[in-house]
Amino acid sequence: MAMIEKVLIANRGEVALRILRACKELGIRTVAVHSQVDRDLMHVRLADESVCIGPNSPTDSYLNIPAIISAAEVTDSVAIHPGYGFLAENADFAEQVEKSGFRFIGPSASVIRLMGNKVSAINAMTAAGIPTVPGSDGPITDDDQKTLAIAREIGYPVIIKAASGGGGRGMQVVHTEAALLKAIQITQTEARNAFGDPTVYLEKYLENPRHVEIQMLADTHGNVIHLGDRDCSMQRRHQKVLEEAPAPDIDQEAREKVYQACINACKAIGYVSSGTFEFLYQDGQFYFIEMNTRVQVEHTISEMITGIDIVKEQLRIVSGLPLQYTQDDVKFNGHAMECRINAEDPATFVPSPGKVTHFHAPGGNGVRVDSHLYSGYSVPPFYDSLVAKLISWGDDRDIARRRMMNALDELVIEGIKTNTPLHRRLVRDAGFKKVDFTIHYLEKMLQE
Ligand code: MV4
Repeated sequence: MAMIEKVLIANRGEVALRILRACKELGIRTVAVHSQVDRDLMHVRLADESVCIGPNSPTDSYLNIPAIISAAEVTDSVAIHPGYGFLAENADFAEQVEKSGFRFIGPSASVIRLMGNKVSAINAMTAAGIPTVPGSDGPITDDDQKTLAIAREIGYPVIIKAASGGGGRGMQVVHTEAALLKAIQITQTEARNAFGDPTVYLEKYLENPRHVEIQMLADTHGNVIHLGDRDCSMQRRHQKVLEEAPAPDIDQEAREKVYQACINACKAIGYVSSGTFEFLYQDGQFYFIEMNTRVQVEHTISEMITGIDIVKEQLRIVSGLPLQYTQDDVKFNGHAMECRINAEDPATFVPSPGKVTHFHAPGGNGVRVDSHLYSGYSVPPFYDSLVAKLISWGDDRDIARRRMMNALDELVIEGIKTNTPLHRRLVRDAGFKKVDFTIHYLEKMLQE
């Protein structure tokens, strides 16, 4: 079996460049697709070929399935890498890619669909032995007495979630029985409007959890490994701001049990490629909430503590090659952090597109910068505001944190506003230093 010859990168910005670099290392030819405004992107310049797939609106370009598949046809591409965001978790896209004779770099369309519906995802995970949050174990029905009985059994507060939601969309917390039925009705209506699916389910609402997720890799030969965990609790409005690996202060016994459960679950559902199990972690226990079927923004910190290039493994996997590592080969080394640098006002979080008049990347031992920025590049207003990922590594958490402080102080991005001042504050914050935080920490800190 041989490595595939040509990959079309169906994304833009930082992740497109990340994928391009992995392809070039492996001698794979690259096709960049881009919107009109994106012709000056770094990865478009570096790709072997490029195709303009449409106007600037994401709907007309990076979400335009026929245009992307046509670009794969005219360039004789073998596989399509969706990156993250855009079409990465769109099962219909994965299906159309395969039906058009190309390989989708990710799991099968049916697995994406299984995990896209949160009720079927939870059912599959429970069956595979993954710990989940106590809940309705299925959709809420129109039998109100039964619904009230389920909630009473779970105990208040409960959270109502849309089956087709995820990532924080379509949720509501309910504190009393008196408010439950009305809240369910509202969430169902919102879910129908937002996702075309009114299905909702119930879970016990965990009030002070951390967000801990587990990085998986699986090949087409049935080999599955985990690359450890990450803490992604530092978030604002469901947008992660700073992540670290490994998740600090985790009960080692619970951790090893959940790793094995994740491996079993991947085997049970026939998972292939890179994937992440998302858990809430509270009082020493893991509770599954969702699975992400893509490579994530924060995959880099797992790379830093394992030395494994996750995107390169994805490219090997889609070529039909086996994983280069068994679980015993995976050695965890040190600690890594990632700061997401966004083009936004640090006080108001309003996007701040425009021309980067001057860019200087930090460096030094244990510092990695993944960014498509260069001096003179204009950040367009049409897309996600992520412009750079600052990644630090050290023998332990405090060295990684100090290296991040230095990197943030060295970073220069002029011409646009960025959230760098927020990061400079966060890495010096006493609660962050002590690992005394939950998913609500950053929002509370910003309120003060
Ligand atoms: C929860 C929860 C508490 N209890 N489920 C938000 C995003 C989606 N992935 C699930 N989310 C939550 N589900 C139960 N049973 C709290 C959240 C939550 C959250 C989770 C992870 C990271 C940030 C969060 C911010 C607010 C709420």
